[in-house]
Amino acid sequence: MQTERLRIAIQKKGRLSKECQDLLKRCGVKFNMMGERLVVHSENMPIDLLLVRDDDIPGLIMDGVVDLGVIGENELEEVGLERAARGEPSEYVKLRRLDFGGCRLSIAIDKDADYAGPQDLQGKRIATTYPQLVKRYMDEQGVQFSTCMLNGSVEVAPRAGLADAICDLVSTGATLEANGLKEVEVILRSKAVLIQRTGDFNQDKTELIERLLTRMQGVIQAKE
Ligand code: PRT
Ligand code: ZN
Repeated sequence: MQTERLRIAIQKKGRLSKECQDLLKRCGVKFNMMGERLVVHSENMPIDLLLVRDDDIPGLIMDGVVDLGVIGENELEEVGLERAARGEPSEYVKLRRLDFGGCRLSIAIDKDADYAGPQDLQGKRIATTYPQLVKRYMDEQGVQFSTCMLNGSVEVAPRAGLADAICDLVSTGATLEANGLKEVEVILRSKAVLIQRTGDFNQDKTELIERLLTRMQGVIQAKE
């Protein structure tokens, strides 16, 4: 269902939402975030913002429900792998990497444990919210493991006796330290990215996307 207005999915609430809204505003998109609305119409451009959980953004793009989205590469790649494994559409176009949302997806173990390399994870149970990315990495390393899927509190899993190691997002490292863990492998370096659905776009939308990208380039360069 092609809409006249360009639909952009962004995170409603969380680590990406403020910077995402700021970026759009600096690109000249005027809108008023009010209340608990799912869709916010721009006042000066044919753009609708869809405010959702970040987990939903890759699927909305891959199913062609929205035109553009801003999402962390960690989430984008995890959902892409998961959908591909289920035989669902997992295509998208990466328009540009953004200058926020930086973090790394890392494996961490007890800070006092010995560690010489990935083979030390052989047969271990790894708690994570990113089972596909962990599997891709461990398969590349040729190391057998099992998972403990958790959508939160991943960092307490080893202490709680649920897992031997974790694989979670890290930015400062404070969370790992507070939980007596040390980072031993970085399996992905991630930033927020602007993505586009595949398929055709009418002339007006194509021009609007080009205009947004040009402005974004200017906004990001000005900050550097
Ligand atoms: O509600 P919704 O589903 O939309 O949000 P969410 O809770 O799933 O995501 P949110 O808002 O926490 O994160 C959104 C995105 O921000 C992530 O997918 C990453 O791309 C990016 N990002 C950047 C991070 C971090 N840095 C980060 N540090 N996401 C999470 N963390 C967490 C991490 O999971 C750990 O618990 O922060 C803790 C570690 O931080 P340090 O500084 O102690 O190392
Ligand atoms: Zn989420």
